[in-house]
Amino acid sequence: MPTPRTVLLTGAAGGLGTLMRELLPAYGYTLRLFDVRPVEGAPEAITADLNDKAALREAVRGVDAVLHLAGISLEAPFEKILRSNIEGTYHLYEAAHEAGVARIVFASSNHAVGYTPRPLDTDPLIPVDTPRRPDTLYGLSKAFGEDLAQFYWDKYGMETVSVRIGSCFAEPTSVRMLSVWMSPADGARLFHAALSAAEVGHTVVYGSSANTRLWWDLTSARALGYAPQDDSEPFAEKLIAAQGELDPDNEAHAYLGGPFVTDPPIWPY
Ligand code: NAI
Ligand code: 15L
Repeated sequence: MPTPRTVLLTGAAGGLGTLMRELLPAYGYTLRLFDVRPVEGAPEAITADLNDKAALREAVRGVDAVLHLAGISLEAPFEKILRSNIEGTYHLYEAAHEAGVARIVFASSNHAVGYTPRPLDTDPLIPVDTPRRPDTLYGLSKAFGEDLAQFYWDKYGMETVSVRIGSCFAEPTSVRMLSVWMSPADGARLFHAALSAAEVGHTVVYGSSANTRLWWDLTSARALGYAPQDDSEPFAEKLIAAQGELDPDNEAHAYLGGPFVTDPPIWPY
């Protein structure tokens, strides 16, 4: 697919949306911003809910692709997850399909497979086709999003790259994040690859940097042209000194999803 020029960025007021607003224009994208909250410093942004079908129809008109980040990003009551992540994502796909948008890049999450035991020492990396094992209602909604993406590809030929993001923040803040961290710069590299690679159908990738302590396999992401440049290792000594090594006998340390597997999830993670 030719590199898309105009991309609808949903969730533009959020943490990741703010980072991508700063980083993606350098790749040549013009971003159209969408969020239920006003986007600071961007009065032109569309302020609307994903369940506002008329606003969505307007938002997708003429865009080459969508980077879909909007949604509830942590565990929450089912009604909230249902409205934003399940119904909202469905309405976005419907609007994009009706408008003939070629591709969506969907912010899935490691929590779609969060109950997968994390690899220990010499275990192989977790493949992208590992069975889905959501660790929260939130993770379950991301599994729904991946299935929705597959359905729109099979039925209508609309493409998606589902990115199972690890933890995309300026710096890793926990020992678990040493394994799952994606630097913002690598996030932009991966989203750019997902937006511009040829013929992706529905591709699922993990989203993280080239971490020394990586838990999952980045092969499908690299196949899109993603070449991560960062590694969390420089943060390791300080984080391990403060928090200790992960303990395989501790439930909150034993799975990919970390403390999301506990009931209720333990914050911070
Ligand atoms: P965030 O919570 O900071 O931002 C989400 C944005 O979506 C917010 O600005 C919110 O107002 C908007 N939103 C929520 N419901 C909406 C609705 N119904 N209609 C319109 N806008 C709505 O989350 P963050 O960290 O920026 O994450 C962005 C996306 O990436 C989320 O979908 C999250 O699940 C996913 N993700 C993020 C990770 C990370 O490390 N930041 C890790 C894995 C997945
Ligand atoms: C996610 O899916 C969340 O949206 C993000 O806030 C982090 O908690 C991340 O996963 C994580 O696993 O650290």
